[in-house]
Formats: sequence, C-alpha cells, structure tokens
Amino acid sequence: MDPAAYDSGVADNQWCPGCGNFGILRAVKQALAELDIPPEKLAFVSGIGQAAKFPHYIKCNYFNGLHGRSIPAALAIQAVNPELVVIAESGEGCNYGEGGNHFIHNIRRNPKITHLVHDNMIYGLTKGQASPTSLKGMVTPVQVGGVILEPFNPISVAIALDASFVARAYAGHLQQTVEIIKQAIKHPGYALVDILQPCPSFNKLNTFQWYNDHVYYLEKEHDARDVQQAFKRACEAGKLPLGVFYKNEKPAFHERLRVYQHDKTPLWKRAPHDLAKLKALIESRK
Ligand SMILES: Cc1ncc(C[n+]2csc(CCOP(=O)(O)OP(=O)(O)O)c2C)c(N)n1
Ligand code: SF4
Repeated sequence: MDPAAYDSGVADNQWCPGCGNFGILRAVKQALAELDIPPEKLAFVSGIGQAAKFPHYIKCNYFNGLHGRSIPAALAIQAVNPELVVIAESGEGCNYGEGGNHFIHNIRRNPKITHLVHDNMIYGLTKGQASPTSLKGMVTPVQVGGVILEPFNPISVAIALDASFVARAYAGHLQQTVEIIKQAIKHPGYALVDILQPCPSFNKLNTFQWYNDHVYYLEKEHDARDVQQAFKRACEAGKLPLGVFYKNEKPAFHERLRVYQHDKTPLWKRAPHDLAKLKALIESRK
C-alpha cells in the first residue's frame, strides 16, 4: 500500500516544528504500508500527551482515553476483536509513569498488542517537567537543582518480566525504525518498542545530535532468544543499544481465554444470547 493511504486529512497538526514525533509518524505509516494493513483493520489507542495525539494524524479506528490508561482499553479492544491490529501509542510519561502499573501487569497477560512508546525523556505537553526516563542531573523548571532520581529502564524491566518482544528504536533513523515496528506488529503477542524521540522545545539535553552520539545497533549475532544476554545488554551503561533485545513465543491473552477455546469467532460477532437474561436480572433488582 501507499503510506499516503494512512493520511488522516487533519491539517492542524499540534506538534512543534522539528519534533521527533514526525519521524515516528512517518515510520509507522511506512511500516503499515509495507505490511499492507488496511486502515479499517487498525485500532490505535492512546492516552494523554503530545505523543498521544498520534492517532489524530493517521487514518484508522481510534480511542483516545485517559492519561496512563491506553493499555487496558487496547487489551479490551483486542480481546473482543482479535482480527484487528491493535496499537497502543503514547509518551513514556503516560506509559511508564501514570500508566506504570498497567505496563507491568499487561506484560503478564501478553495480549497481541503493539506498544509504541514515544520516549522523549520529558513531559512535553505540560511543558518540560522530568519524566520517568529523564536522565539524572537534567535541570527543568520544576527540578531546578537537577533530577535526583535514577531513570526508569523500560527495556530491562520488560525483559525481567519475560515480555514476549522487547525493542528500542530511534525516531531519527527512519528505515531501521520501520523494520523494528514491522517485526513488532507481526509478533504474535505483546510487543514493546521504546522509541527514542527528541523534544526540541523542552528537552535541550537529549537532542538529535545527542542521540546520534549515544545510540548504536545490537550486533547481527545478538541472540534475542537468550534472556540473560538480553538483560545484560539492556542494563549497559553509556551508549544506548537499538534493535530487538528479546523475544519469545507463548500464547497470547485471547488465546488463553475460555471463550475462545472452542470457538474462534470474535466476541463482538457472536449473537448476544444473554441479553434477555441480563435485562431480567436488571429488572429484578429495581
Ligand atoms: C492523571 C493525570 N495526571 C497528570 C496529567 C497531566 N498531564 C497531561 S500530559 C502529561 C505528561 C505527558 O508526558 P508524556 O506522556 O511523556 O507525553 P509527551 O507529551 O511528552 O508526548 C501530564 C503530566 C493528566 N492529564 N492526568
Ligand atoms: S513539546 Fe516536544 S514532544 Fe511535544 S510536539 Fe513539541 S517538540 Fe514534540
């Protein structure tokens, strides 16, 4: 398909000029086009933030919910309609901060959801406070003496929880990001892609130049099936490795649900047999 097939027609884009979000939008459209996924088969779910505006700029079905709550909505959509390609997309504040609990427990469920996290190491929408991944020492209008906390490492946390696909990409590298996103979408279970994304308006530390100097790709020989190697690479100090750190295959959430054991028909397509019973129950409680 042509990437232009995913243009939403929304002319009023709210992102700042030069924002890394544009590179991610381009990469996602190209990945979807190369995988030939029609817009009507797509369900994007996001929370609140600059990155969470993503579904407004792409032709798809979408649900734009509460801050930190994209994952539970994505899980429900995927469970009632496993035929859709479900993509949860928001910033790292939304996913690892406010939505941190969902991030952790969703990994235990392993739904077939692609989770694209725009990681700009700052709260962009609210104008530049420290986020869970902000580096120590970063000065912000709130952290005036510099960030004193250790940054959250989503890659090592996801691997430690045995997530079934864990990757890191960089918004400044289009083609490599397209390839990683394609692998994530094709993965049969939960797939996390933490995408490093410069925020030129509020993050003056982690600029395109900073990332260009601080990223490199995992070697071709890296064995993504080896959990100990993957964890070791995720914990590396200094430069940030990019690529697929870890993957394994285990049943997805919907495959383990009893309602799909003997009948693969998506729940939403099934006749609502119990509506009369439900109505009677409601009436009986009045
Ligand atoms: C429960 C709740 N807490 C805080 C906020 C305020 N808030 C809105 S967006 C945001 C930060 C967004 O940062 P991030 O998720 O990293 O996305 P970005 O804007 O950087 O893309 C915050 C704190 C909110 N809307 N809801
Ligand atoms: S505030 Fe930062 S993340 Fe948000 S659109 Fe502007 S440059 Fe991008």
